[in-house]
Amino acid sequence: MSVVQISELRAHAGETVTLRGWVVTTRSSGKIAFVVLRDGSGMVQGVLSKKEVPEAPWAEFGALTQETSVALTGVVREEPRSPGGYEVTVTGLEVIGRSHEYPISPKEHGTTFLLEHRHLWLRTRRQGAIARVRHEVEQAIRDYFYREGFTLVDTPILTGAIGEEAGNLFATDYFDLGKAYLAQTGQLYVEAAAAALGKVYCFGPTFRAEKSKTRRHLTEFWMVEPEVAFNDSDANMRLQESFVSFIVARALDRRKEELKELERDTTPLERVTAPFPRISYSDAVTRLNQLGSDIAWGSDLGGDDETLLAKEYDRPVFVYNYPKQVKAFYMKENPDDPRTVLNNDCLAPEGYGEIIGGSQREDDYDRLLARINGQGLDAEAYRWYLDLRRYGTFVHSGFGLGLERTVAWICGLPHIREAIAFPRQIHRLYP
Ligand code: NSS
Repeated sequence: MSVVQISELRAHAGETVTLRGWVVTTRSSGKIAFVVLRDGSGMVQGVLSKKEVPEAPWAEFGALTQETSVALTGVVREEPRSPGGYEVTVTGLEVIGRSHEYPISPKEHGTTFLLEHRHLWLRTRRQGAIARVRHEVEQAIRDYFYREGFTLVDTPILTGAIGEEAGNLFATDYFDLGKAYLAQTGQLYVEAAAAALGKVYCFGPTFRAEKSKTRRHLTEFWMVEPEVAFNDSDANMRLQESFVSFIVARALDRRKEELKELERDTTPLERVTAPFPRISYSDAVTRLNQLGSDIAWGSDLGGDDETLLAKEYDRPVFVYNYPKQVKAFYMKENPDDPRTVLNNDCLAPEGYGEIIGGSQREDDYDRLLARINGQGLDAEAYRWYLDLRRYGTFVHSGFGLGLERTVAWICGLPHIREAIAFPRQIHRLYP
């Protein structure tokens, strides 16, 4: 007798098979009983007829509770009325592990309760659908860069140089060498790798001690960061729109079932094709003021500003050339307006806000050193980074796309915390 997965039942119609999984629900009319089983690959209904099954499985059925793990043996039957198209007429039922008073019942639970039980919450259909969309997005990211000839370079998580800003660092003691920081970004390292390999990317967890409790912030999140030698800021935006369109199209193509499960209206996602509209930061401020925001030239766009501006467009929008004073030290000064830098954010529609931050990098040794010193950073820790400007400096650009923000947007989630299996937030380290 073969042990199969629920997703493979189609190939076993008429055969006797064994399935292993967890009980979702049971119901019984006294003579006929039903058990819905979930095994990660799908769900199927098992049917037991008191008349036809031996006594042991019938008795076992009576004791089944939600999330009991079982091995269920039976004959696979085509059943057009059931969701997967198949049913199993049960001939044997073996309990593997009992489940007493499973905390998550079919009734509604509050978010705090669910987050406290995240390890179990993952078993629901909705969370399964989100996990599979995330998986697809990660695979799409890797496939895109592989196809485009990028080399993957894994960058360190323990670092000696601050990657973004000192304000939200996690630091730890590092033997006799003082402080090590958990990487806020792999960018500085992929810049070095770009001079070796041309087109590179890193993709891994990044850390920020964000004091903000918003629906867009985690303290640990995954970021993919391509870096391309000889790309300027304009080419950088073209790469971003091609990349984002690819990911969204892939999710729409291969995760229809999951997006349906999430009740995601996919019409706005279908519009996500290159080119994306572009607006300069200065024009954005003017437009935002017309729309009622009190933002003044020189300050960063807040979450509400991003939402307001993105509403003006039917697909993601690039806002480019921000004021130097609100952006990181490594961004290249704009030769046409030195108050600004050659950077861009990419804002997702439907209130999801910034999913990408990118820029052309400062490639001039003296200017970069001045920015490092100007921000009170320890120039000694950046000696290697400055070397890239001493030995064959080059125009180069890159960006970082936040995986959880992207998944939250594609899935239409109200909060970023559902876009990762075990979210890390200012008030959450459990489970
Ligand atoms: O700070 S970024 O805007 N840019 C960088 O880190 C650059 N070093 C990237 C690069 O050019 N290689 O962050 C990039 C993206 C941002 O647009 C968000 O999508 C995401 O990373 N991000 C976050 N996601 C979740 N939680 C937090 N706290 C967070 N911070 C940034």
